[in-house]
Amino acid sequence: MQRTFAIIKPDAVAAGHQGGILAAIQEAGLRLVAIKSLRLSTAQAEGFYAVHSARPFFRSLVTFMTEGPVVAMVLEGEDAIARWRNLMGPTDATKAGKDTLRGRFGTSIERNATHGSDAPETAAYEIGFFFSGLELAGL
Ligand code: FUP
Repeated sequence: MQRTFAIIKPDAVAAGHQGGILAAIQEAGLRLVAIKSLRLSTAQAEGFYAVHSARPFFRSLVTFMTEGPVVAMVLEGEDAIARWRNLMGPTDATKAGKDTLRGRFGTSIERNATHGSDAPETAAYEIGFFFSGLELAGL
């Protein structure tokens, strides 16, 4: 069993795609361990994407991620990290297939509807960034 961290980004929340994305998660057989809605502050978005702080798209990405509420989730299943990333599709939504979440709900490389951890270490860090031990205890 593996856990991964997922976000429904502000573009997809604003467009009301939470239901479609949650349905896809269920249909893929991933278990929803924890879920909450929140709006990131600038400092929180900067911290979450700190690895990209030197990249040219960083400021724009932080502005996008703080423009409205997001849905943060912990998903669990066998090989959950790779399965969720396959479900999301490639980073650039304009290159993502219509059978992927980014292809269905994203509109650009930045406004790409969903986030997913890329490795076990990042999953552990990102889950801890958004959820406390108490929120995950017993789940
Ligand atoms: P991914 O793992 O698919 O989310 O992609 P990355 O970790 O490479 O990038 C993180 C986020 O930065 C992407 F979801 C969107 C944003 N990004 C841009 O806005 N422009 C780029 O050229 C690359 C990434």
